[in-house]
Amino acid sequence: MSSDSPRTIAELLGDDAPKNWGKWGPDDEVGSLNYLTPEEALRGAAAIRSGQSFTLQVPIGKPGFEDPVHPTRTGAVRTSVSDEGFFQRGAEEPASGHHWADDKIEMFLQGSTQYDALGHLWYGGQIWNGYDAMTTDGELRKASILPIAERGVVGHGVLIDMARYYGKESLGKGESFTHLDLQDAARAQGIEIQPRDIIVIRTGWLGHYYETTPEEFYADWNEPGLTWSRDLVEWFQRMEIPNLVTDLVANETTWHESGVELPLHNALMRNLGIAFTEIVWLDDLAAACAADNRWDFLYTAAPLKVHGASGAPVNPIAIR
Ligand code: UVW
Repeated sequence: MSSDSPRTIAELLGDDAPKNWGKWGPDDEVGSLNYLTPEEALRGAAAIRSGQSFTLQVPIGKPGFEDPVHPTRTGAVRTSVSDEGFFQRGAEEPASGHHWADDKIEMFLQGSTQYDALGHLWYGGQIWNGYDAMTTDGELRKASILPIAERGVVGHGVLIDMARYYGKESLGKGESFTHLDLQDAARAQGIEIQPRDIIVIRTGWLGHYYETTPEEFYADWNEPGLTWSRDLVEWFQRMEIPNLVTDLVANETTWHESGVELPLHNALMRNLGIAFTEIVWLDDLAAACAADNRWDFLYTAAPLKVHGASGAPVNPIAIR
């Protein structure tokens, strides 16, 4: 990093950063998901050949593991509120004689496989579409997860397996790649990324989480993944990409070479309105795609409908 490298997100992205603000009107809250027209749902459906389906959420509360989360968050805690033990220990017997199990969960809404709301993150006092950042005060009154949840996401997904392309189980800490590498990897798989594709990137990083220790995984936090460049942002804008889905905790390599953290969150999500889906389990889908060398599918997802929230858990389904 040279001494004159930009140090803030605003300096890195520049005053003329590509934006889609206003493109879908002054009240828009779903951004580039507008590209997912009924034609895109049909294009996704046309990719179904065998009817095999894959659920892409990581389990919440997998025995023996903490849930994988961003280091600023903690994993979900599920607690039994009622069960047979509750009745055996003296809870009042209902007249009808039936017993039941109930439980509750305390979790970060972005503490599992999840969609970020477009208003999740910002700089310069404005969130997606130019809304004032004070609309996030207390709850997101603009660009919360709710409009994305109500709309749902259905389109043509393409899986680019960067780990396989580089011949690795998983990319390593801070190992970054560009949109050109992404296209090369797609071509090596025999496909071209098409306009309006939902881009699904496997790095192997989430599989690595379950193979290593939390101490090793979180030490010197620096995920692999796509890295910012002006060209990359212009390519995503030109290609009208609606949704970026990865098996990373935060969808991009953590540190840009300038020292700026997570610039693509702002460049793609805040500025272009591209939906981000994170902590997505792709290993089983990737194995099936590799087995018959077919890398596209119908991608469907709908995060939970939570008013005012900055994100929400989701269990996407890919059908191929
Ligand atoms: C952060 O806010 C750091 O990341 P995410 O997009 O994972 O929620």
